[in-house]
Amino acid sequence: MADTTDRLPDFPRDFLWGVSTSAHQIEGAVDVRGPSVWDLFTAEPGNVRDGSTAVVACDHVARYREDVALMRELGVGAYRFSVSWPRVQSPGGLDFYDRLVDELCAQGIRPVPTLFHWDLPADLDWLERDTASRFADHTAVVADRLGDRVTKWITLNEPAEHTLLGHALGTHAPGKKLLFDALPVAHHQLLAHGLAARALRAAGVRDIGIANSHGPTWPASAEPADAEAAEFYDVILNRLFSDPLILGEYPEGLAEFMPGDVAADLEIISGDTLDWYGINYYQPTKVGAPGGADESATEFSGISLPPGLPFSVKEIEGYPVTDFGWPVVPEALTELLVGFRERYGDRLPPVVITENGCAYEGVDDQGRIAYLDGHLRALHRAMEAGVDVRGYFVWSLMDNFEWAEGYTKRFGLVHVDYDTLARTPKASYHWLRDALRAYRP
Ligand code: GBH
Repeated sequence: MADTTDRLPDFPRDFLWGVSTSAHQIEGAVDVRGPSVWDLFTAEPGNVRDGSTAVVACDHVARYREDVALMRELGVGAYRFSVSWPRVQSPGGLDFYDRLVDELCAQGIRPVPTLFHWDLPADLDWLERDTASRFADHTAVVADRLGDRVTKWITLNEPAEHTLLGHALGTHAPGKKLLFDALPVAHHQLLAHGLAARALRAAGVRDIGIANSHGPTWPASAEPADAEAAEFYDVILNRLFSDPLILGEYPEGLAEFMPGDVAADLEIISGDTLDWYGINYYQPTKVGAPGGADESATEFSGISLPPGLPFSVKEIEGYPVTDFGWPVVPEALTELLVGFRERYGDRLPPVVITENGCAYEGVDDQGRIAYLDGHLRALHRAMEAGVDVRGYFVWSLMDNFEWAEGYTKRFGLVHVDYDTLARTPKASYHWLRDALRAYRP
C-alpha cells in the first residue's frame, strides 16, 4: 500500500469531487413532516441496535449553513444529499431544500440531490406498482422547484439494499421478511427510476444518474457448488439492478418473477434514463454454497440470514476490517469497475462513485485515511485501464444515523457529538482537504 502522505495520482481537471449524506440520516426536524417507514420502524423496540431514533440525528435542518461551510473549507465541488419524500409532501417542506440549494450555490458547491434514499412516506408501499407513478409525481414536484439551480440528479439510492434488507430480510424499514417474494419491490423501484427519468427529461434535465450498490462477488472456492452459489448471489445483488438499466433485460430466469407487463416496463427502465451510472462501493463479498442442514443461519453484514438460502456469505480473511467488520479491499474497486466495463462495453454510461467510505471511531481516524487513499488509487487504476469515471463522493460528510446500527457506527469525515451536536473535522477531513488543494491550479 502506498504511503498516505504521498501525493495522489492526477485525476482529470473536471473530475467531480464530493461528499454524500441522506435526509433521514442527518436532518432531524421530524415534527414538521409526515412519517416515513423509517420513523415507524425505529419506533419499534429491537429494530435499531442502540435503541436510538433519527428524531434529532445531526440536526442538519437547523445547522445546514455550518455544514455547507465545512464542505467549502474541505474544497469539494459537489454535495450529494437526499430529499425526504414525506418532507416534500408537507406544507413548506420544499422550502428547506430551496434554502440548502441556495446556500450551496452561494458557496460554489454543486447540489446533487437523490430523490429517494429509503425514507418512503409511511402510507406508501413498494409492493404496489402505483408507488412508481407516485415517485414520478414526487420527482416532477422537486424538479419544478429546484430545477432552475439543480442540473445533476440522482433518482434512487441502492434499490438492492432497500429490497434485500427492507423487504426480504426485514432488518431495515419497512421490516418485511418476504425473502424471494420481495422481487416485485426491485421491479417497482426500477420502474420508478424509469418514470422519474421521463419526468426529469420532460423538465429538460440532461444529467440523470442512479446510485446502485455494487461489489465483486468472490466464490469461496473453485468448487462448482461454491461457484454456482456465488453466481446466484451476484445475479441477485448486482446484475438484477444493472442489467435492466444498461441492457434493458433481466438476468436469465428472473423476468418471470416480476409483476406486470415486464417487457413494456423494461423499455421504460432502460429507455434514455441514464446519463451516467452511480456506484456505491464498500467491499467485496465472499460467497459459497449453503451450509449443511444443521447450519441454521449465516451472517451477512452483522445480520443473521434465515436458513434455506441458496448461498452462504463467508468471511474474507487477510485484510484489515472497519468497525463494521467489513474488509478493506481497495483493489476490489478496480476489479469491480473493470468488470463493469468488460460486461457492458460501450453501453456502460460514464461512471460516478456516488458513495465510498468506512466506519471508524475517533477523530484521529488514520484507518479512514488509509481506506480513502487506497480506494482513490484503485479508482485511478481503473481509469487508466479505460473505465470512464467522472466523479467520486465520500460517504459521508459527517457521522450520522447509520440505520439499524443507530449511532454506533461513524462514517463521517466530520465527527458529530450527539449530545452537543458540535461538529469536529477529523484527521481524514484535513487529509482530504490537503489532497484536493494539491489539484487546484
Ligand atoms: C450505504 O449502504 C447506504 O447508501 C448509506 O445510507 C449507508 O449509511 C452507508 O452505505 C453505510 O452503510 O456482509 O460484507 O457482505 C450500504 C451498502 C452494501 C454495505 C452491501 C454492506 C454487504 C456487507 N452495503 N454490504 S457483507
